[in-house]
Amino acid sequence: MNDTLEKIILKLNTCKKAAVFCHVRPDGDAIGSGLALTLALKKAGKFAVMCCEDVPPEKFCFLEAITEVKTELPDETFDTYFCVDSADITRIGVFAKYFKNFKGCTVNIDHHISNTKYADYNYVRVCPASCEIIADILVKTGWNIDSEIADLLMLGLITDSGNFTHNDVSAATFRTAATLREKGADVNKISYQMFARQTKARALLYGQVINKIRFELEDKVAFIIINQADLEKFGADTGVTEGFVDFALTIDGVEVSISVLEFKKGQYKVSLRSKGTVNVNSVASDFGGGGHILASGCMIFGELEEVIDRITYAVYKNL
Ligand SMILES: [Mn+2]
Repeated sequence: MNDTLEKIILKLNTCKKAAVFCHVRPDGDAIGSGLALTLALKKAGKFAVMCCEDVPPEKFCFLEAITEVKTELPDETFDTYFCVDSADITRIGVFAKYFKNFKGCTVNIDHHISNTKYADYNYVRVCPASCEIIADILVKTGWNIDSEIADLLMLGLITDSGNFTHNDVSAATFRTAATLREKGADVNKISYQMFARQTKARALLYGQVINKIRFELEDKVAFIIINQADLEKFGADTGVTEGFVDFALTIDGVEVSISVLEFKKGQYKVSLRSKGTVNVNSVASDFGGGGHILASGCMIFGELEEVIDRITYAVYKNL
């Protein structure tokens, strides 16, 4: 069951020592929503720390507050745990066990349709980004949104909405963006850091994998395959492949674009994008994953060809 915004705001106001968790392999929305909430709590005079299992990727280092992200939970007596941008508690990795066994209050704030409402207090609203929800919460709390917090919230809004191009971008999304711009969010800077700049290694890897793009189901499905050998060849890490999957969806006739990234030997991280005729949340859930109707993901174990066959069949069932 969803709790009211008022209840969540009450939890923000009454907590004194909070830890904020986001999902593993954090993206712009995880970093943005987690850090914005953490800084807002701190600026409201509370003790707050943000934890993520993984060190944030280099591309987020332009954010001064990125040093606030800890990979270990400090030895403190917390009264409240917040979890942001995470559909399921297992998404926060090593911290899930602390969250589950926590004696204090737990709060879940998220925008994923597949959210399992795992906390004492749950606020889940399907919208482009968790940052849209955190922005609404902070506005309604009456806490000051300074330019640093505005930047963090705009970061998640921009990245998770595909620069305001995804189908689920609503008038409310733009109203939130307008508020953040008023508070000093630097859209030009964030957009450049997230979408324009790239390393030489990424550009070369991109060329290589696009060249090997593979089509199935009468060209309705496009696969982008990234193996460890490609990554090694260009000295690229798995993080640089973010966004590759979106490219194949731009092809006429392609309804579903899928990137299959060899995460470890025999383990593939699969990202799915849909133009709308196929619900890729349903496809990903066949493999224990999830996300959104138009953008989803899962992990699949096995050999590459077998993995591709299994996904192709799952898409076929949903066509
Ligand atoms: Mn998100």
